[in-house]
Amino acid sequence: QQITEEVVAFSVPSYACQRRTTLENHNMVLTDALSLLAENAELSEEDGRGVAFRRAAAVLKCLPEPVRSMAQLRGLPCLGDHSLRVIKEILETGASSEVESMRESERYKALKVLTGIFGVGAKTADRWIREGIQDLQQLRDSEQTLNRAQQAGLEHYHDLNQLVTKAEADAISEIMERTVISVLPGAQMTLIGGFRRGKQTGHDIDFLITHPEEGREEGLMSKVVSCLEAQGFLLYQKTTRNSYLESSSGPGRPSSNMDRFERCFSIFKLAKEDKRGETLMEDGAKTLNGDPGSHSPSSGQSQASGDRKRASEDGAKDKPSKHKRWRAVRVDLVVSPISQFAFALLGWTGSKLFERELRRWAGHERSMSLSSHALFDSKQGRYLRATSEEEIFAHLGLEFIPPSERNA
Ligand code: 8DG
Ligand code: MN
Ligand code: MN
Repeated sequence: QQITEEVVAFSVPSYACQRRTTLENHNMVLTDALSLLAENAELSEEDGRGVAFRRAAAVLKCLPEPVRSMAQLRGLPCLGDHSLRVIKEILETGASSEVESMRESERYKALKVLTGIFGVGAKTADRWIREGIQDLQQLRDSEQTLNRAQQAGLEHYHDLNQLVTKAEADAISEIMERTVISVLPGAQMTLIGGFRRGKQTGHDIDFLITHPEEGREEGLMSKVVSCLEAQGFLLYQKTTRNSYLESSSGPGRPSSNMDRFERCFSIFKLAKEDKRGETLMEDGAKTLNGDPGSHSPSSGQSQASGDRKRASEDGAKDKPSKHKRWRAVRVDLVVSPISQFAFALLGWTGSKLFERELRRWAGHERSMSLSSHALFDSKQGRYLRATSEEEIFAHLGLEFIPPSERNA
């Protein structure tokens, strides 16, 4: 009697926005490997390859069980030759030699450390590496000029490379909520980004702010930022004003997929709790010496020259201090008018790949253009209104996927 093992191939639609991807990942070993290849491609400014690996990883993330054989992958979308080769080697030997040697390579390690500094992207890191800078100490010893973001990034390097917990996100949400309502009663604040998707940790915390009356949100960001600053909560902030209506390409047809809301990239000073659960903000702020909140010499100057300083002027400030009773946390704020709120909410909830796939679906499958501001239907030559995420999915002809299932 012949026993044939039945191989049930998985079946998966090709766009990530057509799939439900929870945080439960049955193929972590495979997706970690592919994500590392994606990351390395992005750090090398090969974005096309980066996206290809991200798409391959995302397909494996949504499978209902661990992959056991290559045969199960037959017919799956987005798995290119390179990704399949990596998967095959891992299934056979437990690891991918390419991934392992990349992880250990000096270049990857240096790129990782240097881009781990807030304000440092792949281009800058690459330039520094070519100039012989591989780590933070070499950067400090060098004569490199750092902008204000990078100075803050270097200063708070240790804290900003610790994952933010849900508890910390809740604590900052409470502070934010209080602040936003105090500067504009009736304003509404929503947690977006990874925490809205149900993640328990993240690299930052993202908030979207609006007001139910159109126009009332104008000027809100600067008031919120001033109020946070007055309370001593901000170690760094850079606000970018709204440029949506100034764009020559017009609303909904942005030239890039960067959006143009008023927003703020900040570093928050969050008090750690003592054993009784009391926050130590006041205490910590007063007694700490070398408190970054009490200003590096150049802060407050707005001239370009005042914003820059030598890497060597920053001491070894990223070292965790025993007595430090607060920690630095990255926080992103976005303000949107209520008329664009649903688009902003959808556009800023992520994941990044899910967003990218939504736009690709809109363009390629529906001749529509989706941004975090609007949805434009090219066939009808008009904007499609929406007051909820559900309506936007409906306009796009997609089944509604809730935030917790957008973890592609
Ligand atoms: P994490 O912080 O938990 O690690 O993950 P995340 O919350 O998913 O990532 P994020 O880097 O904080 O980004 C949150 C969302 O915001 C994500 O969907 C991508 C989106 N986003 C940016 N920058 C921009 C932008 O310039 N325009 C638009 N529309 N979205 C953006 O990060
Ligand atoms: Mn985030
Ligand atoms: Mn963010």
